[in-house]
Amino acid sequence: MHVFMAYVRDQNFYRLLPRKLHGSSSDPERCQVMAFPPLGIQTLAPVLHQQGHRVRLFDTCHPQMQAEHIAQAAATEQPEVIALSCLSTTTYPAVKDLARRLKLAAPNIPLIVGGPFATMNSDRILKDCPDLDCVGVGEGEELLPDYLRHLDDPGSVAGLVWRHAGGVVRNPSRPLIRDLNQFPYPDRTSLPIDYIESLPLDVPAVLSLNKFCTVQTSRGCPYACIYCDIPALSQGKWRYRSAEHVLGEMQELNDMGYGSIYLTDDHFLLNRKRISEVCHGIIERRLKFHWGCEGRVDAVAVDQLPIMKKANCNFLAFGVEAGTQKVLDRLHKNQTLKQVEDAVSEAKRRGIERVHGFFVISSPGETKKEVMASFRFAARLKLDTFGFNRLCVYRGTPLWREYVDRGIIDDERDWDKWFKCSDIDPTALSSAAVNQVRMQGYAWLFARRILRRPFRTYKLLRTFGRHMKTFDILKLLYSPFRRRTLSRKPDLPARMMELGLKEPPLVTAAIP
Ligand code: B12
Ligand code: SF4
Repeated sequence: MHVFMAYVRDQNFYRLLPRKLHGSSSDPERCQVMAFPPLGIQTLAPVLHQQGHRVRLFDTCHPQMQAEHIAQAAATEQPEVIALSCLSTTTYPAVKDLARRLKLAAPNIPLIVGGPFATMNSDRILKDCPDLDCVGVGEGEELLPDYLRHLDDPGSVAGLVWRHAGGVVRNPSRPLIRDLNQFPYPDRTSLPIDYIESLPLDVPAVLSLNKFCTVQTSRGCPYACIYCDIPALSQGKWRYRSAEHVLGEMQELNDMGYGSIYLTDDHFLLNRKRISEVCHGIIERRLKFHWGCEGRVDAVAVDQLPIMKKANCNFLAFGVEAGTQKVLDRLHKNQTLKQVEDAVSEAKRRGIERVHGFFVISSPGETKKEVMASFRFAARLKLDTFGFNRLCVYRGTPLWREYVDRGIIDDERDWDKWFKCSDIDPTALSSAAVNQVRMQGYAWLFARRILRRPFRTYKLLRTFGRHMKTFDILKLLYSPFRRRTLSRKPDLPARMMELGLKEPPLVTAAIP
């Protein structure tokens, strides 16, 4: 069967590499993009190949793979099925637009959509978007081939949500895949795109021009932070590929010349034995790439940092989230400030080159003083880089459920939206207050950094300076002090719109 697979991008999370930084690639069809590769479709394509299907991949970050181009290709090539991949709420409008164009160009080709957002919202998507024929819920490795085998009997495909007799039918769900070692390695050669290791910011922040890709060595996370969709997506389970299987893929990437790898695991640092095996394997095989990952600060794997460093791990990101125990507890983060301090110090002591801290601000109940405490905490930590984003709420998370219960979000009408807590929650700081305190916090944090760790700061700026103009570095440093212009803005909940509110009322109760 001939199958199209398209990954639909959020425009805020990729940039074409500026011309002046281009390598010697002579192929005019190839483009260089500052972004993470579309690992979902790269993972599924070889599984379909293995079963005899012919697959064409599209990634909408490529200037010649925009919705109109994909629709044109569908009309010309008439694939038997088109599969769309929808990672987050923020890409759903673009998925609908693509589906519309595809149906107009090639009305008889079945359109299936999958990915985390589609998984969390399957029935609603089908009710909302008449151009999509079905949704594949959860992992696609077994579901998609099964669907292709049973195009004329969709009722037999576990995990499929589809249209029948004017309604939407939800088939029995498909269990999580038990053996993640059984599949071929992702296809990283079919797309005519070089992905560049970078920070997804509005200033082009290139980290290296090494050949870059992502790898997923495990799936899921057993924790239950209130703002996170992973526990729902992974049913609270953590599953992993064996060290041997991971090392096989890493060897292949090394032989293909990849110099930089990012592990997109939800929590890579969970199992110390496995980390040790992977790292020893990298060292024994003399694999040359450097790599990065993210995880929790829990002490459990912190003792693996020396071997990680030896195995060329040069980037480690921790979900720090807040500098007060009160907010950490409100977010059900299940970690202490002491654990954060220990993990960050240990990572630096063991020589991890860049340790990053993810922080969120304007959590429910958080005061200005507590936001400033987060900035102060960040200054105390030995972090190299940090990011302070406003807490947002997505459907499928415990926080979404809480807002529905508190009458702030209307699940029926708001399901396809995402919100900044500061825009909707009366117990969170208002947008204006967040902007003000964030600027103060950044100014304070930058000043402290430059005064207290001038050499480290200089070294970091030099890393950026390898591929960025001084003007761009200055712009990057200035960026926290101006409001970032996103091409998509969160909506307001239907209820607030009805009441004509732009900001939540300043009361401790919910919106009436
Ligand atoms: C890496 C990552 C990123 C990367 C981008 C990745 C990329 N390629 O562009 C970065 C850092 C840029 C990022 C940004 C954001 N992310 Co993000 N990200 C992830 C993360 C951690 C891993 C994704 C991944 O690599 N998975 C590995 C591949 C193999 O899995 P997959 O794509 O899901 O594909 C599998 C299945 O979904 C399925 N499948 C996929 N496509 C299809 C298609 C069909 C037809 C079928 C049947 C099946 C199918 O089969 C695949 C194999 O099993 C996920 C968490 C997660 N575990 O999903 C969050 C996650 C997807 N991100 C999330 C969010 C919110 C965002 C942001 C909106 C955050 C922000 N700051 O604004 C942005 C915007 C994202 C975007 N659309 O570009 C949320 C989404 C929640 C939601 N309801 O929207 C998640 C779930 C994290 C969370 N904690 O809740 N993200
Ligand atoms: S935020 Fe991290 S630790 Fe918390 S549930 Fe999500 S993946 Fe797990």
